[in-house]
Amino acid sequence: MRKLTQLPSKKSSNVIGKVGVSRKHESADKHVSGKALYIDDRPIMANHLHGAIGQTTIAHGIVKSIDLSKVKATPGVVDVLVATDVPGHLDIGPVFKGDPVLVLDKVEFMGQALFAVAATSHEVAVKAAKLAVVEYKELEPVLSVKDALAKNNFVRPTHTQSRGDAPAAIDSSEHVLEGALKIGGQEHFYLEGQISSAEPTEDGGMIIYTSSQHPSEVQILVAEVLNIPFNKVVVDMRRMGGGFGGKETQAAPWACIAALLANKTGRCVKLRLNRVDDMTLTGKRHPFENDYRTGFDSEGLIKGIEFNINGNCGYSPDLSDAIVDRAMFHSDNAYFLEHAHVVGNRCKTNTVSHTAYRGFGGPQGMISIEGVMDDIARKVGKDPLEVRKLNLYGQTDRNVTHYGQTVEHNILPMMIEKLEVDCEYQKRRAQIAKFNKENPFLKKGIALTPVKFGISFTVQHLNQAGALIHLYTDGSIQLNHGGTEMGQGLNTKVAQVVAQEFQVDIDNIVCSATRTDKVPNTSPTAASSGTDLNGKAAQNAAKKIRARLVKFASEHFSVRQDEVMFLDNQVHIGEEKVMAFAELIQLAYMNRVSLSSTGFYKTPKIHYNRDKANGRPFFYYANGVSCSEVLIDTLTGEYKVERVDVLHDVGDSLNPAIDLGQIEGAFVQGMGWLTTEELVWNEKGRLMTNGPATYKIPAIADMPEIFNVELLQNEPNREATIYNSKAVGEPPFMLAISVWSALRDAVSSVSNYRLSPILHTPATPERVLMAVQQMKAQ
Ligand code: MTE
Ligand code: QUE
Ligand code: MOS
Repeated sequence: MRKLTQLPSKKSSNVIGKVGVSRKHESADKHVSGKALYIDDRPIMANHLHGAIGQTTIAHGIVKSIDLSKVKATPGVVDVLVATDVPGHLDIGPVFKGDPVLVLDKVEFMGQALFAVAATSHEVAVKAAKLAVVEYKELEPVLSVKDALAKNNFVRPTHTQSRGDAPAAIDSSEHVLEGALKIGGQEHFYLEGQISSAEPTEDGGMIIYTSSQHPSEVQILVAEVLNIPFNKVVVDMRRMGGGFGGKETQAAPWACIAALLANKTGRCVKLRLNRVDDMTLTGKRHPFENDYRTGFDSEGLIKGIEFNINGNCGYSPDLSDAIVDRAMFHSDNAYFLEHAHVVGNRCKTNTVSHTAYRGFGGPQGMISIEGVMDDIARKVGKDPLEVRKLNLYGQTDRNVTHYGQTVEHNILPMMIEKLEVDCEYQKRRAQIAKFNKENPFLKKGIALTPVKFGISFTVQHLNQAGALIHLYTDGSIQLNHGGTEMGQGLNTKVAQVVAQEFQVDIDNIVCSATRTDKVPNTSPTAASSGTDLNGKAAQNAAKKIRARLVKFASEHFSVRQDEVMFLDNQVHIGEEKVMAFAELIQLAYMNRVSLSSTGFYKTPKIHYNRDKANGRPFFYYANGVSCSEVLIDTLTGEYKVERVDVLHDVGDSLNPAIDLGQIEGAFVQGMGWLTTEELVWNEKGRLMTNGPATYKIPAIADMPEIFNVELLQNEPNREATIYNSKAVGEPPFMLAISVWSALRDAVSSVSNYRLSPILHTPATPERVLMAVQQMKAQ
């Protein structure tokens, strides 16, 4: 093993005050008391209508005829909308074409929106939407990655990232291994389903209330389907009841259909998908089927590796190009791959179009290389942790990724050593070995896995944000920024930043709804970048106002500018004078000082040439390590996650309470993905797991019995992010890979750790049992 050096830890740069301290979520009280308003809680206009979607009943084919007479004749139905009624664009593909807002003739998945109904109640609309009589010419659906690959059925061209000569390096290695892994998708299961409400305004405009992570995109697409300029559409988004990536592009169709119905009827229209329809009609995490071939030495050091990363994209491109790219960017995870050849296929199947989900392809890339680490360890007869350590990126050499980005300030080796000691890995490994010798049926497993996750949108132009701050004459502050609140605490963190700038209490700040007429041309709140981008933009706006206030006070009171200080809701001016913050604002107003400002931020340093697959796509990396211990029953395949220890790097935390919540939540969501959450489509392409009875998300009883989560201390982000913090939303999701690896460890014990079991995900009890059988058979 190479020697790992403890890095010198720079003293934390955190300012004591409004940032860096735990504050409860801005809406916490309202969340738990039911007073937080969601779109479905908004007051209804007197003549408000309710929309519902008429769905296709085949997965692939051509519509020959539609008879809507029974739909229209249903009492309470006011209007029906079909593709030919759309005044503007029919295609609402967010990046690339391919998503018709309503089917014109070609059906590409079961459930796809064929028409829409507006009625006087939600119930009537939903019932009526089922009464259409449709004739189809059915075509054979493509439903698997294997089938799509065989037919060269892709939504986007194949892309490759490559360095060195992987085939030669593999062929000249002491050992060569091959393997394949099927990785399941995941339903977002946000508590609040997809919903939009459209209100016609004068001059043919529209105001849209939508549960969306991407209000600016909803604005554009609504304008395009209505064939009106963007400035006639306003999109308003106060909060989502969870998004997790599922409301990045997938909110737009329902907003567009609500707007089309509102435009056609001249009335307000609300469109809410019930749970079954939401699960049937909206994209999920991409299932992947990845395979690899690697060569390594007898210590387990990788010499060369080839990966085929095959994403099941569903019927259209959506965000799949960027998602499969991110899977490829993370096929190294924390390991130096000197000779690597990574091929990414975007497979087209006749299912719903898969989309962003926490990690955005990263988890599917990362789990593959973690599986390789386990496989290599079994082959060379080492503890997988030793093989992981051996292959880690170095500090000054072996520190450039296969896409050319240097891994700077690599703290992962140090974090692994710290967690290994803190959670007593070696002692427990020995205890587990003993336990497994003594128990014929119950087996334990343990795994410690790292996460290195690249922060930034890999599409450069998205790495920008805007903000708008108003100060009113009572000293209260209204804050608006381009990000959206989905429970992650973004508004709280951005408010903390502004409170820090003015040194006022956070209660003095109201974070208003995200609106396209306040901050324009925003990026989706995604890629974990919400606070990084919008925090900086809001800080920029606050600094501008503050500079004006300082200049004014210095002139007004004849003091130097550096004698004006904001502290504890007060302003100190020179040695003698102290006034309340509100008093200074009132005075500034009377002296005609502008008390409002926009702010802007763009991420520095990033560049990437996709044709060469080389550059620095990420501003920095967020790191984490987790150790999971599981207990399996080899007779039934049932298991328990007995203990989890996490050490996670958020730089200097802006709000430790919120960050811990994000880490715990992400871990459990990741565990659900890898253990119990199974999506099943039947041979006709019908989603069979379309409700909580058939699709199992983690519940309180599934929580690890021991769950220790620690924030890494005294490691500020070395890049100049907002108060040297790091993004936290997605990276800890991938910490759950240690649960899967621990399950494989427990199963492998049946072969006395000679064999590495095939364990596709989700690793349900059935799959664990099959893996045990496979060990016994060999
Ligand atoms: N946390 C909650 N409570 N609800 C969510 O929907 N979405 C996750 C993560 N944490 C989510 C969440 C995803 S997918 C992302 S990209 C980030 O939050 C987005 O927010 P941020 O960039 O402000 O962290
Ligand atoms: C991570 C992400 C996103 C991403 C790239 C990432 C994301 C997203 C897009 C995207 C790509 C191209 C577009 C566009 C958006 O890229 O969420 O509008 O034209 O939407 O690395 O989370
Ligand atoms: Mo998160 S998947 O980037 O919305």
